[in-house]
Amino acid sequence: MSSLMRRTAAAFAAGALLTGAVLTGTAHAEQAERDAAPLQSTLRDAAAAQGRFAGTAINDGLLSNPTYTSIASREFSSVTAENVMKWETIQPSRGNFNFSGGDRLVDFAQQNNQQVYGHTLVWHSQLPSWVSNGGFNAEQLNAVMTEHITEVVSHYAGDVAYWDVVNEAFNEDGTLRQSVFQQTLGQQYIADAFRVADAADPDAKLCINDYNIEAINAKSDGLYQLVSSLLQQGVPIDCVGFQSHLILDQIPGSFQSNLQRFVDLGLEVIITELDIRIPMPADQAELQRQAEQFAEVTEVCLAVDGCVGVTVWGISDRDSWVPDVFPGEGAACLYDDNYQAKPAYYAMLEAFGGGDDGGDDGGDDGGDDGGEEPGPEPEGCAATYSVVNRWNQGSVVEVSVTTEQALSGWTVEFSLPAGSVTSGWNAQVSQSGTQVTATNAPYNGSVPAGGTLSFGFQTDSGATYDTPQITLNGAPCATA
Ligand code: 9MR
Repeated sequence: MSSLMRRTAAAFAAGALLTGAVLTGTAHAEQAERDAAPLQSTLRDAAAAQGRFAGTAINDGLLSNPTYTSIASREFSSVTAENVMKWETIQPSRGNFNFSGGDRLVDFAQQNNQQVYGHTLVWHSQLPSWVSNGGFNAEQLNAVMTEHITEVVSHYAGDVAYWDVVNEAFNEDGTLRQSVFQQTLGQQYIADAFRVADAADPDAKLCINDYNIEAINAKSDGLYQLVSSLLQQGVPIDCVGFQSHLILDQIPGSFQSNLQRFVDLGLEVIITELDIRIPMPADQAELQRQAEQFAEVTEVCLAVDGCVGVTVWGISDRDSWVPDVFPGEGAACLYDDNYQAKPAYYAMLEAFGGGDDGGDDGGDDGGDDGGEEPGPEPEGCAATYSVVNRWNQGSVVEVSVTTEQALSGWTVEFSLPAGSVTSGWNAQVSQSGTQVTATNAPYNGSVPAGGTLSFGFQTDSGATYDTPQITLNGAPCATA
């Protein structure tokens, strides 16, 4: 499919969701404007064209890695502190504040014209034991919480656009988690935390953030009741963060209507920590479904007017928290272990209405960060053609092609000297004379730069022959 067709399809999908399939006159005008605009080739530009931000969590330890920082700065317009603004880091002992990691993030964001998303002020986890086991009574703990929020939010006032003020306050059944704050202060701690944060920076947007609240379920119902009551009491809450640590093939059907009900209360909603984990090793079909699901979540956000941004939780699979916490699962991010863009990256870009401009491959270009010069754009392909089984009147062949350039749709051609194709898999395989043409299946058209496509077919001949020349999208490949 051409870039234009893909863009139009993606924009139409977003428009159809927004309007219930019938575009209004204004929507037609906006649609025409979008179609006339050049394709945006980065997540941040494509998201901005839709009035959204595209964010990522930043791992402080990787800010010295130029591959990491070049992707972080090019692709994302919002950066969340993955760990360095958490209580245990920022106030490890009472009154001893360590802003160094957070300040590095703010500097990085300012150099790259990015928004900073502050994470997180009041949370039961990554909480130093002087707080969790401090034996404070209600008055003391209230003072401790007030001091922490006031110091941190004032330090970053003007630099941090959004704060996760309260994180993961709920149990799965929709009741409030018995954290030290809840146990000592009761539910009031939540309203108080928001009021204190607002006093320290009236311009920052203040969110409550949680996981497993993407669907309409007991937990999101509990949250909905809480934020409704906070709003009724005039508590300064602006937004709800939906972490969205999702599992492949389990994107909730009620995601959009759930976001909408919070927006209908007058709040912004944000996808704050998106990743989609896969049982390892992840195969091509799973990566393709993951791509579709990253696009689906993006489209859900685009379909809800008050959904202001999507943040992914980390850049590459190698940096993700997932394998540490869920052994045997992983591959949850937009970039692979080598910082190459995965199908998920391209799908998310397209869902935001952007697309490949033929130049940038979405992966690291090895340059632009003060280090080496960018290398030449990679080109070419390498193919293997393996007859994996042969008998009197038949053979089974597997073909793999590794591409140096990212693909969004592929055609592989070669001549078959003996016999006819009787069936194919992982591609639509057709034959005319000796010429065989295989085009991608609906689920495996996107291949990242450096990625490999594979398909197979069966023939009605057991004859032996030399390996044929293979072409990818018309260009000959080195063939083994
Ligand atoms: O990604 C974070 C990881 O590096 C930390 O070890 C972990 C500690 O709890 O926190 C991870 O981030 C969490 C986030 O702060 C809150 N939502 C869940 C995230 C994944 O665990």
